[in-house]
Amino acid sequence: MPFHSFRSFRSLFAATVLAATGLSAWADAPVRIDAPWARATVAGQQAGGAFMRITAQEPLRLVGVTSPVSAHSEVHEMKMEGDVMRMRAIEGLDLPAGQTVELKPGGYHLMFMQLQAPLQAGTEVPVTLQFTNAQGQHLELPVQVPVKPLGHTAGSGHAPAHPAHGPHGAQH
Ligand SMILES: [Cu+2]
Repeated sequence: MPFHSFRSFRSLFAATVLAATGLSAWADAPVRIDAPWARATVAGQQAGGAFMRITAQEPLRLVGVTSPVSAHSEVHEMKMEGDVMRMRAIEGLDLPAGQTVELKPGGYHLMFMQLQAPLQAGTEVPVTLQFTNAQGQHLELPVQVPVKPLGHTAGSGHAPAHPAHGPHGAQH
């Protein structure tokens, strides 16, 4: 194995270990997650949304999300197109250094597609966020996301009442 390959593997490993302690060691961690929450879903609902504030210490890009609660998860953007609120999957979300990016209802969010079971208030969803840094290295950060009741809006004061949804017709 060429030396540089070994080195980048070691970097990846170090970054992963660092990320795992992110919440308690902000001085050393490349990214901090605040106030994560997911919205409870009802039986038969195919998809669910999760929200949080992300503050990267160095320029990072959120490129993916995985969770055992769904077969497939995506990073979504929601915005007005004309007078209709729509959402779509995005390839990545840039996180400038030191700047808090908020994932919230009506904006960017994580989307669990094809839920295995309803998300129940009072439980937690294990989520792994996937980032890349400026050097193209991958970084994974596990986050426990508490599930809040349907009416919860994380103090944002509002949520779109009945936005038009994408093909999977989820309620955010
Ligand atoms: Cu969505």
